[in-house]
Amino acid sequence: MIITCTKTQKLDWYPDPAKLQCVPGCRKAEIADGVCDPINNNKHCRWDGGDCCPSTTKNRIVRLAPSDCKSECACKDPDAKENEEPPNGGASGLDDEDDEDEGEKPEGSGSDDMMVIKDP
Ligand SMILES: [Ca+2]
Repeated sequence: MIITCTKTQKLDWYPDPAKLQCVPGCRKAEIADGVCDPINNNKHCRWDGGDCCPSTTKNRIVRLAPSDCKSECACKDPDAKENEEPPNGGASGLDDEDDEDEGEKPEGSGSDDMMVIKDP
């Protein structure tokens, strides 16, 4: 796969290509099937269709696959009630696992008119 972006019309990359990640594909048949599957518990796979948070799963009960799954099956959906900021701004006790740092600039693009990313 080749992705190109020309800058001849002042176009620029969005989002920053330096932040692109190669991630495992979703197991689509297991999204929103009522069982929290760690391979789907990420933003790309819509947090397993809500299967990993009590507030977003269909029957409010999180079932884990495998049953001893721990951090990989945690409720990570930032929109789930479990991860909402408390209204008084107090500590929630939850770790911020957001890996998407903002503000970094791409490096190495120089003055090239075109940037090409090749997926081997
Ligand atoms: Ca699932």
